Amino acid sequence: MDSFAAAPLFETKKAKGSSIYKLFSASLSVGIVSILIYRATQIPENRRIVWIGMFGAELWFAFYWFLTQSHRLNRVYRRTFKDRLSQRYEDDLPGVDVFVCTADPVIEPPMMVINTVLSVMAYSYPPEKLAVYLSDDGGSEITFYALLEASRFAKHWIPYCKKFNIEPRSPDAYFSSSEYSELEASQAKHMASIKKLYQEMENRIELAKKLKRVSKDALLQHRGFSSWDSFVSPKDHDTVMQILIDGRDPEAKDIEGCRLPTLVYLAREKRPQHFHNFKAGAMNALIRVSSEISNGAVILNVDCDMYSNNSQSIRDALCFFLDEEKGNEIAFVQFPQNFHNLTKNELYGGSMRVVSNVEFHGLDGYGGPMYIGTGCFHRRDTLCGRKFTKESTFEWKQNTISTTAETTVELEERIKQLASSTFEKNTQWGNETGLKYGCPVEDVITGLTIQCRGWKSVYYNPERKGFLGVNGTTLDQTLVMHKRWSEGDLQIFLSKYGPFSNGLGKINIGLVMGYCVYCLWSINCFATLYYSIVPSVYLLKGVPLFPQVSSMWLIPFTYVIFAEHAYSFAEYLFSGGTVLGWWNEQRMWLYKRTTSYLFAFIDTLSTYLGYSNSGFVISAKVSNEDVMERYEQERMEFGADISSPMFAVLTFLAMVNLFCLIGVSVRVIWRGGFELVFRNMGLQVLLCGVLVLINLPLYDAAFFRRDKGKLNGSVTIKSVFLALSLCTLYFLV
Ligand SMILES: *[C@@H]1O[C@H](CO)[C@@H](O)[C@H](O)[C@H]1NC(C)=O
Ligand SMILES: CC(=O)N[C@H]1CO[C@H](CO)[C@@H](O)[C@@H]1O
Repeated sequence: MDSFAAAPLFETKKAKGSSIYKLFSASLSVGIVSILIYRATQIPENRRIVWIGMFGAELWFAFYWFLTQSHRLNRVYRRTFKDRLSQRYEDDLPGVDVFVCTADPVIEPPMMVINTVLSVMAYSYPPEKLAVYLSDDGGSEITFYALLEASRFAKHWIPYCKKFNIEPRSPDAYFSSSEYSELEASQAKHMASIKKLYQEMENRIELAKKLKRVSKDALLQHRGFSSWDSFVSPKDHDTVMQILIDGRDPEAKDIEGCRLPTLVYLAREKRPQHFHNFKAGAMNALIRVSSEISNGAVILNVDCDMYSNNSQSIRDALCFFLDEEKGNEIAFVQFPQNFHNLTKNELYGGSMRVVSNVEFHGLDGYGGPMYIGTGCFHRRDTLCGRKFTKESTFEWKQNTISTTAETTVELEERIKQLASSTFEKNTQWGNETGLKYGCPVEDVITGLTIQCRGWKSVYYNPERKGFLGVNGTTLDQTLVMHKRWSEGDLQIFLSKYGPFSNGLGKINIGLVMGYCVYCLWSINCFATLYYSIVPSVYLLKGVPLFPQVSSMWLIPFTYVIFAEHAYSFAEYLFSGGTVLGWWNEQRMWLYKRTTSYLFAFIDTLSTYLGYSNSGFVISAKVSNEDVMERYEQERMEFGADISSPMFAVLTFLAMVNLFCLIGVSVRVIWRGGFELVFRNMGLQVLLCGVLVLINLPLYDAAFFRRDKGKLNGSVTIKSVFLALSLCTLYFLV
């Protein structure tokens, strides 16, 4: 091999300063162990149970903190060399199939979906090697119509993107970010005409959406619409499969005469009597259908709200798969989930900055990140169940499609049955093949299973983000989403495919721990609830639960509390966040733990005991203007008419702490003894005070705000009443 061929296509670097972090982590461990020793040796005569509860909570926090070290001790960062890739493989690139999944035309508007589709069709990649598949589990005629419109618009859009090398290639994002004035005259003129085409298309689609039907004219334009003749409902219909652009067809060209990528619409068959397995089912149908059309060796999967922000991302991913030395062991390349709809201080912690910029790099150091269901490139063979051996190589050249004389319609008819609702009966689909079924976070368990078969994965987090999506814009959406995640993750932990039950011995122990951090999310609710109620109530009662201010035992407590928060603050800022953003993140930390995780635990438990299964909730991606305005002003959204049990818990906790703090203050002012309270219960005052401070937006929403985003009145009254009763009860007995 000559030296040129030996130059790797990617490089991996360890994070700087990891020995400093190790020192810090060791010192914190000493502090934590001292706290536990204190709890174990200083048990008071009375109120043992309360004390043991504190001990239990701290034991849990200590254990969980220990798990999180797996995210920080061994972080790695990746870089790709796309020029080397082009030099060596430009004429020999693998086929890439892009899967876009949508499930509901109302929550996920067709315009958003086709913007995502257009952004991936416009990748800087040979069009004859690119195929885009839209899975529409909503089976919506309007979405199909929108895709048909997009297939026509693409003939203008793709050549424009390539000619002027524009970014980003989602038309909506592009038009809203660029101005004519910045462009050269010839491009400005070109852009104006493209923008006009886009807006006309948008008007037609919006009109169809408003009328809830496609115009008669449009219906005549494509045979595909006849598929809806036998359509009963989104849950009961035949397979609709239409190849809108057939890449094999030499006539499929854009206005400049260049080839176009294949574009396919699929609404798999649905029947009420056959369970459809949500997104995992849709993905598996796409895997089968695409294997007969383009059979790309690499599969990219994105959610329909997540457009490509970088036309080079496919090439980035291929640098990992095609690397001569290490590429053969890599099964998937995960990009971070980034968002374009965030406000500056991220009221709901939406960016998950620390997860993307720290934690996943840590997982990568131990064998690779998990698969998070979007922005991920898979090898087709590993996704379909292939096991790793030392001799495994990545064979992409054989994956070519047979170019028989079959017409598009014949091809459609032949492979329709691959998407039928009974196809998977008595097969390994959903088990050993494709995405795994039976879990609300099918992606994570699928990724873990692939890693357990011996494969590695790679986390690629470039400066300029590869994919941008939208995030929840209300508190309710955020909490519900985290409930679903933490519930699914807990189910993974308990299942026989969990990181502990299945991963141990097959993947690195650091990775097992890394998975457990997420899989045990929901268990955090107990310790957090205990810590945010009991010390405050006992403060009101005048019972100390922490060392006195003069005691030596105070040192480990103060060290652990301040050092850990200072560290998390620094980590957040270094990940690109703001000061207020960190504070908001702390609030969301508390809110998620005391509601999402609690309800996730309860639901998991009741499922196990054979009670109801709450099923899959799609988080809404669009909100009305009123809500959007408050979101942009960063005012917390409680939605005055939502009386969610989650809000009831939050309000109750906030009120308990408020009353305890008021109670103590009143007593001190009335009867004096400030010094005594401070000396005996300094940390309790601090804890209660911080809990009140962090809840300020909630008090505002409960008592002062008048807009539609305030807290529901009856939730407020009930919570105040309950909190008052609890405080009085404890104060009296
Ligand atoms: C998205 O891409 C544009 C260039 O087209 C870039 O300026 C921007 O920073 C990217 N966004 C993110 C979040 O990286
Ligand atoms: C889907 C969605 O919520 N889009 C919003 C993203 O943010 C911009 C500006 O902040 C809004 O105009 C969009 O409506």
